Amino acid sequence: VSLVLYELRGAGDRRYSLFSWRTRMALRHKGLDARFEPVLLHDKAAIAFSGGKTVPVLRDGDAVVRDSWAIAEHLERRYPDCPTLFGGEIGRGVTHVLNAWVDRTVVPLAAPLIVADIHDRIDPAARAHFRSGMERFMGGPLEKVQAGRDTGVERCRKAVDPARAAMRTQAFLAGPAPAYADYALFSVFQWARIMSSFPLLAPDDPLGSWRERMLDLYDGLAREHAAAGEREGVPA
Ligand SMILES: N[C@@H](CCC(=O)N[C@@H](CS)C(=O)NCC(=O)O)C(=O)O
Repeated sequence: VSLVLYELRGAGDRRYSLFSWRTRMALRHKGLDARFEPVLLHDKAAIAFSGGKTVPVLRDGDAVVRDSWAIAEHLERRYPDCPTLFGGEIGRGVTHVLNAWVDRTVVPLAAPLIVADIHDRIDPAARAHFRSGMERFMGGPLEKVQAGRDTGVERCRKAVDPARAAMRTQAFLAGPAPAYADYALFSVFQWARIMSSFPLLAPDDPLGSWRERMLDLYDGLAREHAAAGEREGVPA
């Protein structure tokens, strides 16, 4: 395989990075095979060659691409004959906006709801690094930040209302079939699913059936990765 994706590995080999999930889904969408190389949050030696400190990093032959959005654009440009991620130039632009909406609005509302759960499910050796960085960023102890989640979750659920509204008339954010826009939002739910058993969506949320459809894609690619609560011997 000439494609290699470097992504985070948590405790019990959990592949939990939300940005990497966008790339994983995008690779399957394009029908491309890749090898997955685990990276630990506190030890970035494996990705030093990329010149950066964040995952995902994609190595594609001689090309090294860092940042999930740049990777999506790279895949679209490099493999124009494989199924399209964006549906053309207009779609690329609109998907870029949706990707930024997820990063700037949805992720900051979702992260405080599960941040202590994430801490408990990453590699034990990476926990101190995660805690110090995240506590600086969130402005307090992770457990305290997460303790406010019963009210915080309502704001998060409200923020995804644009996606919910679209579900009334279409099966996916990209329309009748899934594309990168769906992977961008789904990555947040997949991240939360792997690392926490806290329900981001209410049981009757119309987005729940979209999330199920996303879990079914590509022979259950995302579902194959166990949800936090499904695992044995770990706190759910
Ligand atoms: N904009 C970047 C964000 C990537 C990112 O923030 N990755 C996190 C993991 S989810 C990371 O590698 N953090 C390194 C660290 O915190 O030391 C992308 O889309 O790839």
